Amino acid sequence: MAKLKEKLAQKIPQLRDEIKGFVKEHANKVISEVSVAQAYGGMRGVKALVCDTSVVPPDKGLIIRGTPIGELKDQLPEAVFYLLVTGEMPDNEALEDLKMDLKSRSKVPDYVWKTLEAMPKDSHPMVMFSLGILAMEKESVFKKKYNEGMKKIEYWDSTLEDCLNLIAKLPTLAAGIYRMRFNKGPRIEPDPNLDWAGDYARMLGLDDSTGEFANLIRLYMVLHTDHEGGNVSAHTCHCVGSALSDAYYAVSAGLNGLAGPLHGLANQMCLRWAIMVKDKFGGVPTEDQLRQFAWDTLKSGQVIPGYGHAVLRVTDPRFTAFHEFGSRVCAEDDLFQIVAKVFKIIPDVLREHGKAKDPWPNVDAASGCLLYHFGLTEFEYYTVLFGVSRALGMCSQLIVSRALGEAIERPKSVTTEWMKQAVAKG
Ligand code: HAX
Repeated sequence: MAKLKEKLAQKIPQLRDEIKGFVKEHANKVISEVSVAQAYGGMRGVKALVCDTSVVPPDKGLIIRGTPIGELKDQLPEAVFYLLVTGEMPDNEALEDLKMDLKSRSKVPDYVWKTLEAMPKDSHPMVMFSLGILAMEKESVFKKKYNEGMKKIEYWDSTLEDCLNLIAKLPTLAAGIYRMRFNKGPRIEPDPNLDWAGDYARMLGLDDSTGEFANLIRLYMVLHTDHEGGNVSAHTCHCVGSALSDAYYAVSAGLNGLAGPLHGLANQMCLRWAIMVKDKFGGVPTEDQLRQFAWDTLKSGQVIPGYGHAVLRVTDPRFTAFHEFGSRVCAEDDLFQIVAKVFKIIPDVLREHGKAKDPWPNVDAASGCLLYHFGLTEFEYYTVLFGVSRALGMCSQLIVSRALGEAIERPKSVTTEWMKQAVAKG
């Protein structure tokens, strides 16, 4: 048995008993209330979901299974995936085992390429990515076993199989989409000797004589994996998965949420905004010019992409990691300098504007200019990179949910009339 599966088989029964006992003992303890503003305001702050893979304290940012993301930035994404699912870092043997396991599953079926080739040439890469995943749903081991009458306590095993099959194929699929969609020439086949993210970088086919582009993709894949359970992509995946839809349905659904401009698409928007700045001022603007440009954006009713967050109230540590990478690798790059200057100016502008609760940069504020620096200039593609990484978190959450035998989601909705009556009653 593969090491990851072995570890889970050892941990899950105990975890299941622990949670079962905990819920039984404290079933009626109230942990959160819901105000009218929260019900109409995206349920912000309502504690009604459980997610053990990661937490995002507003004053600290992402912590994966107890470890701040800043301390994981030099790890491989495979190791972070193992940590997300099991709660422990893999030792060398378990990491090598997982890397080889993923390599052995990386071939994307031919019918997926045929499906994608039949799509309109101007389809958004996120549509192609989500559809490519959905097209593979027929491969689901969970669905097959479910139809054969599998027991509930076995759900996690075949979900793990689906997730490993899916994760292994994502770099091949996503790189193939890049080359197809942006006319980059034939697809590049996976290399069995490379790590998951390093191979993804190679299959994109960009020049990488220094190896720093591969390092950037490894970092990118680590930083975007997970962001607790309530964000749109994670929550959508969880919700769809709670109906026992398999990982292909659930991850594809989560990615459709990631494709929104207020979520993962913000990285594409961010770079577009930085390029607009560069074009308007013919290079790096002065601080005054940048401040004015930001105000013009706000006055035209648009948001400053890459700034603000639903939960965070500090500079996103994932932004800091990208900023450090850029300072080391491409400090002289115009777009990086604009992004660095934006970081100096925008928090004050947003504070003065007075609307955003969080005036600080989020993960999307710096990643685009780094990709651009290495020649990945097609920013419509950036959310796909985010999606490849976020699939690690979505899959981890799905495996844990199945392990715990979580219930189908079905919160109660009420009408505005009901709200009015409830408020009138006091
Ligand atoms: N620029 C201008 N106005 C902003 C703003 C920004 N960067 N961030 C928030 N605001 C505004 C909101 O639009 C809202 O205005 P209204 O009252 O007129 O609706 C007000 O400030 C209060 O919003 P908030 O409570 O601070 O923020 P929300 O929790 O509602 O939304 C968002 C969080 C991330 C969606 C928001 O900050 C935003 O739109 N940011 C820009 C887009 C962005 O960077 N998104 C990526 C977020 C990270 C992520 O999920 N990546 O995938």
